[in-house]
Amino acid sequence: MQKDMKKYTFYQIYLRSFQDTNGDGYGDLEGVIKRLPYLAKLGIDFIWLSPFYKSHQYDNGYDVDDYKSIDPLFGNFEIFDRLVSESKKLNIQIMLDMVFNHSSTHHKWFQKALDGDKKYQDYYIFKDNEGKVPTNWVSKFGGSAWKYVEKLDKYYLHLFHENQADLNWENPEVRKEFVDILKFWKAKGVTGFRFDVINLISKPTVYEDDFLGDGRRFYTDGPKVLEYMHMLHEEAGLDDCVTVGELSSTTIENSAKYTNLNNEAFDMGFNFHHLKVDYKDGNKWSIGQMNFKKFYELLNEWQVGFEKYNGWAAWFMNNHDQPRAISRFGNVKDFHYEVSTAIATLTHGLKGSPYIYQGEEIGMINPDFESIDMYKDYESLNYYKILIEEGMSNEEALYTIKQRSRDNGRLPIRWDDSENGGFTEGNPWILLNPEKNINYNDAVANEKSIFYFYKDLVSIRKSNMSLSHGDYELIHYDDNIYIFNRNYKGDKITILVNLTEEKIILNDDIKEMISDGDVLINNYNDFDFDTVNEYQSMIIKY
Ligand code: TEU
Ligand code: CA
Repeated sequence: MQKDMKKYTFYQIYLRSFQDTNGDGYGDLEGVIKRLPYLAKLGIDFIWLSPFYKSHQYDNGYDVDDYKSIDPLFGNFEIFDRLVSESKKLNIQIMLDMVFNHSSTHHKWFQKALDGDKKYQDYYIFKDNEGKVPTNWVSKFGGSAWKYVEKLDKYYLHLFHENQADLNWENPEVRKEFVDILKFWKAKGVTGFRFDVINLISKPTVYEDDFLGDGRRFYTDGPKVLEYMHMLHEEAGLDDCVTVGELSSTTIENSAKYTNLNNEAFDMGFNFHHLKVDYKDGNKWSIGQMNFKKFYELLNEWQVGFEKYNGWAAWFMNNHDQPRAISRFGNVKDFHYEVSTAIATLTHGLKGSPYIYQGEEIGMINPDFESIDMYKDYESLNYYKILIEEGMSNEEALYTIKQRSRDNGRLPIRWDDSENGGFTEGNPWILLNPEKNINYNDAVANEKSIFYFYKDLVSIRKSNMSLSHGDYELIHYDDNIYIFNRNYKGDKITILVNLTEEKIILNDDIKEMISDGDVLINNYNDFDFDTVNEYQSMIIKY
């Protein structure tokens, strides 16, 4: 683990939507170099870059054709080397996205498997055709998780898109390939790695139907996940890197086990339970009501659990797979600044490492797309069809996609208030949000903008060990507010957030507790230590 890991703030760049510099409508690596001064101004320490390797782009690059390559769509090794050296001058480190659970079916390994090469067939999960699909498991993108290959008379497993074939991690050759890939990128100056759905890599020995669910209970948090994570850490020499695992549908115990520093596996993990509170009956495609008491209860449960099991979380409210949190959780129409800054205060106040997803620091919101033709994400387009097949009207299905689509978080950044926001001189690969007033130039020009609140949050966290290293102590949560302390060697900091559109009068005990504190940051001009305004958030130091 890097010695300062707990002090770092991370910034996620969804490359294809960040900054285009050659007019093809896709963001590129040169565009990141161009915007480095902006990122340095924000004060972040790491940029996590989404996959830019050779890919046919069925899943926007998470279908990797060659792990040691750069797709010409995004640039080349000369540009990448310059990005590393320019970032280093600004004390910004580079974290890459390692998609190790599956490769593209265009990868040479899979192509050799299709040609009948037994060595490479054992790189994947092939099952002989015994007259039916091997199991009834459902792909995360809808449909069966198995694809039949006629010329082999076999099925192969794909938990995601059919062009993303799951790899067989039981095979030592596969494990060796990925150690080698990590060493390759480390040698190019990369000091951080995000591991895509890494807790799905340990598959069961017996493949059986799931009559209780979609099959995920058989392949999630498998028996060898920790062993494989530890092996990568040791054999690729990741101790001087920062590593974060994307942990799909995991548990507190497992997540803490993977990120317990004594296990020398990963430094931290992304968990998603807090971003499923508005799923009705846990179903992403069934729109439920947001329940902040449940939201706070979950966050508290994970904070207490990580203290107990000595794990370390990566905290985020947005990423390239999520709708914009402020559109999802608050009244952005009337309280755009307050909702954005309240959610940010919570994210940066929790015990763990904060991640800023591109655009959240200027308050980007979900688009109001009126037609399914405006969406690009395979998962969204496939589920639109599935929801209609299951009986929804076109309008209901579109409404559901509008709430849930991953494209909500994938719209290009507006750098200025021009037609294409200074994102591209060409035709953007996906429409920009028509909201021209939400752009970086206007944000940086306004000292009371969301941008400067984020900049202050990053700086406050860096200068207060209570926030970066302190423990977690719950004070109170209810339907509206959530209050917790962060304590470190006698220093105490209180985080107080109201994520609702109600004014809240604090009870006497809380007033008593906080009244002698100094307000370090507040998304309103003042605070009377009695009434908490709509979406008001504060960090108080004693
Ligand atoms: O995401 C996996 C993941 O958990 C989400 O994609 C989720 O499963 C999906 O939205 C269904 O609800 C990672 C990447 O972040 C994502 O972009 C990729 O599509 C996916 O893995 C496959 O590589
Ligand atoms: Ca480009």
